[in-house]
Amino acid sequence: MGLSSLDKIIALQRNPANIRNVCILAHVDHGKTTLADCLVATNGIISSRLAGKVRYLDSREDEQIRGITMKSSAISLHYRNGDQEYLLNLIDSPGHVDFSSEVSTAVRLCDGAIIVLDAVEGVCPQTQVVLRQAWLEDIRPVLVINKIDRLIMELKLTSQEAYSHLQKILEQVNAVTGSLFTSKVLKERAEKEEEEEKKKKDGKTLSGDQVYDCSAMLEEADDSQLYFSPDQGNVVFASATDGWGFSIQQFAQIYSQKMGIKTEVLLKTLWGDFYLNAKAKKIMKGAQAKGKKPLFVQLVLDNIWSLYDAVVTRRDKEKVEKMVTSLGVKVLARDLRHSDPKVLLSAICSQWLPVSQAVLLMVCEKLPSPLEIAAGRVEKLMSVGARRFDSLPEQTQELKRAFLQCSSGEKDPLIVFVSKMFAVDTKALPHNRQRPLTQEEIAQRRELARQRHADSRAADQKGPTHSERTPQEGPPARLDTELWRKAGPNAQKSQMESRTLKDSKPEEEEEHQTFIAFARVFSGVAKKGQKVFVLGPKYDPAQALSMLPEGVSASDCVSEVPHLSCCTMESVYLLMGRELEELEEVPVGNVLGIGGLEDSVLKSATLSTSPACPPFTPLNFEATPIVRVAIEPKHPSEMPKLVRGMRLLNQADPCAEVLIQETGEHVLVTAGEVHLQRCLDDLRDRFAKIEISASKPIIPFRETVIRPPKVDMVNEDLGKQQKVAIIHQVKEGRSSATLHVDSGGLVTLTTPNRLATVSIRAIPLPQEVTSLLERSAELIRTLEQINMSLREGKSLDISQRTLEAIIGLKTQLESLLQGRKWRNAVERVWAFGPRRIGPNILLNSVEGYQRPSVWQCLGKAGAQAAALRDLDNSIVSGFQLATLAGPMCEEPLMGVCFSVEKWDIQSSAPSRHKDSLEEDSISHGTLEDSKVEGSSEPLEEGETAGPIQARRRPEAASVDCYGPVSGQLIAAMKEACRHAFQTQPQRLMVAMYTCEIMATADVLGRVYGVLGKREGRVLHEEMKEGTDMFIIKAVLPVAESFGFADEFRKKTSGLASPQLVFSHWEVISSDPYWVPTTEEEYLHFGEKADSANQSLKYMNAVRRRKGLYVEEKIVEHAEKQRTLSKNK
Ligand SMILES: Nc1nc2c(ncn2[C@@H]2O[C@H](COP(=O)(O)OP(=O)(O)OP(=O)(O)O)[C@@H](O)[C@H]2O)c(=O)[nH]1
Ligand SMILES: [Mg+2]
Repeated sequence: MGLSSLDKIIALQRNPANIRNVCILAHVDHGKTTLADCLVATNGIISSRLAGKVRYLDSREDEQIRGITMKSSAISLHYRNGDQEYLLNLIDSPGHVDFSSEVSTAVRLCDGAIIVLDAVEGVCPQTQVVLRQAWLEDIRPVLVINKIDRLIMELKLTSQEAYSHLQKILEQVNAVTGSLFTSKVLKERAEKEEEEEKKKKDGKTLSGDQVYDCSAMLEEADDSQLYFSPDQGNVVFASATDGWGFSIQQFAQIYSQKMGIKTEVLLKTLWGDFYLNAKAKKIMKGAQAKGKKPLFVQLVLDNIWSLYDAVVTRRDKEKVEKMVTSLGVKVLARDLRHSDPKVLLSAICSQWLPVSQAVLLMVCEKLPSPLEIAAGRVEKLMSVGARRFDSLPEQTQELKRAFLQCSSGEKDPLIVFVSKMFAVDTKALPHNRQRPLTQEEIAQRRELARQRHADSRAADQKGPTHSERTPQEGPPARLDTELWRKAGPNAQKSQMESRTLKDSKPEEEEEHQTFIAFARVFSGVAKKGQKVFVLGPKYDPAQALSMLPEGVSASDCVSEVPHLSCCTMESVYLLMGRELEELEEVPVGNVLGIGGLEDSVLKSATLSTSPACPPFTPLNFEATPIVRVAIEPKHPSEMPKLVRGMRLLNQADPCAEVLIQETGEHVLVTAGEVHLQRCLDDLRDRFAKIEISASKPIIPFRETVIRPPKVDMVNEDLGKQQKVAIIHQVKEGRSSATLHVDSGGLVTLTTPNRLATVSIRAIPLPQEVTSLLERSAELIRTLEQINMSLREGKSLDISQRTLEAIIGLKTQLESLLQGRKWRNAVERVWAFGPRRIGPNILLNSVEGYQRPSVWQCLGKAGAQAAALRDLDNSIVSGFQLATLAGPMCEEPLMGVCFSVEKWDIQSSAPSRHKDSLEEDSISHGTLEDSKVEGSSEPLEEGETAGPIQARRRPEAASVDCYGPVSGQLIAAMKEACRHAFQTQPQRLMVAMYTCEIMATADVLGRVYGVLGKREGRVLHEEMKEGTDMFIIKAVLPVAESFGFADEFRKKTSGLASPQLVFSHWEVISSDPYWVPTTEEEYLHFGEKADSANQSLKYMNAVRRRKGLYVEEKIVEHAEKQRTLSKNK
């Protein structure tokens, strides 16, 4: 990067009014990186002839090979519009669904977004996702409809048809925005009502006629800025590969001069149902009704269509020359002669209607600067979880002013948000890069070389020496330092520093990668070498302010405050795509890179110089990591390298998760196949630098029970057989002195010391309840946190919205759990599990035990009065363990309700503890922690009992030899749940992907073929208007999805690959424990009965992987087997 442009950018960074932080968002392959190329070319970073071909921001090799972007990367550009100069911090994001977490990291740092749409494909699933993400972060979007050339060259539409096509696309996008807007207005309305309600309660009077009408609210709300419309100036039509693009403004200016019509009039009429009345020389309304060409077609599209026709289709030289002169552009002779007409086309277009100008102008005029950050967004960023902004400490609330004013004074606190950490080659860092030598240095070097040459000649004459240097070795150290001394004190210092750095650390693998934080300054100035606080996600400013002395700074040691640490920003960088430029400081409102945080920040963080700053709300991630693989090094001795590599990978990727399973396997969890591939490549080539082998993807399953089915495997009525099945499932040998199973499925288990007995029944939850619980996992987590605080006696200021949401969840559950079986069930919910938030319910049906339910925070009278019984927590823990790993193949349970019908503890039990409350909270904390670390639950549970056992032992040991009662009760509860589960018809659940596939009619058959083979199901199919494309929406099991995209591409010769998104869990209808009982069934399925049993296959595969016992029949009578298979 040239020094002059660097200086310019540094100067521009100080003027927030002229900064635009913008990201480019779109569905995969809609042309984001190509468009970014065009913008980058305006700064001379790449040649404009190559713009659109190099894809400069796709700096990874695999990005170039695969042709898709895999990470978001930023570049700072300078743009001059008249006398105004702007700084554009542009972030290109990936469109592939596997990398949607990268989009979240980009959106957080921006104030505006360029949404790119493919003119042929229109609004695609990922377009909706990114629009929603932009909306959730409160950033303003503008639209670029790209690839218009495809309408001309591929679809061969006429200009009139193209106009209606474009209109439809705009309608589609606006429909998405509209629905987002409506939901927001409705939410705001609800909040307003709530506030009024509260005021009413507080006794403040209200004016009588305050009735909120939803439609009136919608009308009142200002949506003028909201929709995309060319006459608003927030839409650009473009073809990024051909280098052209325009907004209506440009054509309005051209024609106002030509036709003498006012620009404002043209701006309003160029898009829409207007036409030019040639006789009256007037613009009139009603083009469609009168069958006239709309202005947009006549004045805009027709020109472009005829240019394509002359240059590309007919290659009419004369006409081209005429056009070139009338447009007033200059074309090189070699472009005119070029065999590829596209070269000539882009040469003309990029001068006539340069896409970069249109887009940059729109961005600068329509997108907000950092100064215009909305107060609502600031409050949202600053209020984590259930907290209300106005419940934050006063000092914290004052920070809002710093945000809004973008203050960068000496006294203003620094606030920086790091949205991800990315790894760069240490060699590529600016201070390690070779800088170009100045003239003076070159002369100096020449002189040194000459001297050295003379020396060696002199030595030669004296006799042969053994210390001769080859030219590559460079000058001897003495001369080297001399040179540096002459080059100036700073250079010498940095040289020394880099030396000591190199000397102190041995050359290790790790050193090849340095982590840089991808961040933005929201207030103050980020200076190189500055010390800052790193605020963890659970950091509480109120608590910290009460603990810390006033005026504390990050350079003081503050180790005692929880979730707060200090670090030094060793360097700050300007992000320039593939390169970094080191800076001294970066003022407010800019996107930047920060070095030296790798030990303090894992993936994202909030940095501040003020302890009053709260941590920002976590990023909204859309993708759920679901594909797991176990990884091991090729050579076992390289395990430490692998572990270190995986740690680095975890830090470098916002979405990947790395964990060590109970079995000791190192597991990598990724969002999808492409993401997995990238992670493995990174691990192999960058982070671990060893040969690794990855297992086949470990597919997650869930275990559940269902209501007794009516038909069996061969679709025959079950009738009485069902009882037989149950008896089969409760295998012999299970009943013992302590276990009793009745015919209704009630399991009664006594602890080994015979002091406690529990009776449990497993009941399948209705499917709607299961999915409701799944969806509400976050809310249940909040509920649990609130309950925990209540139990600890703390009071929490819960926002009204959270309370409403909890009440909403409860009411929904009540309406779904109807019938005699579920009478009063919601009030009796004891816990959710596994991990206290899962989709299984523990129900309290113990007679005479009134314990507070999970809804106690709603403060229903009566519930508060009841106290917990001793060892209440052991029951919950046993339930958590049972739901974490089921009896089928040790996978988590889902959709099962365990009802505790009896729970007796004999009075001689030595555990009359008054501290059950305390016990409860301790164990809870451990559960929470263990979830974060992703390590084994059972182990943690065992440890939990530790301190409590220790206290109990003296009295307990004398009474029984089985150990503490709480431990026994946990084990008994777990076992009882497992047995109760087994008395019901058990089923496996598989994770399902949805995918949307676009296919032309001729490959439709093959699409169905591939889907069918992989157990996919087509949900619906429709034809895309105006094209011959079909859109097929299908679901398929994750277990069958590997290689799907590849097979698909092969079979349909290069169709856009389908994107798989996790959608839901589905029960497999076949019973894994089914065995043939009649002659016909035996003939039909064979003795093993595994030929058609999908769930048995899945179950055995999981059991085998986990090293569990697999009941298999190896070939016993070879003869017979052969006959059977022949008959089939
Ligand atoms: N015909 C045509 N093709 C284009 C245009 N713009 C981009 N493309 C092509 O579309 C393909 C995808 O372009 P990219 O810029 O990589 O798309 P992207 O949106 O960055 O893709 P991801 O980052 O993977 O989501 C490339 O083959 C481009 O050449 C255009 O205006 N017209
Ligand atoms: Mg891209």
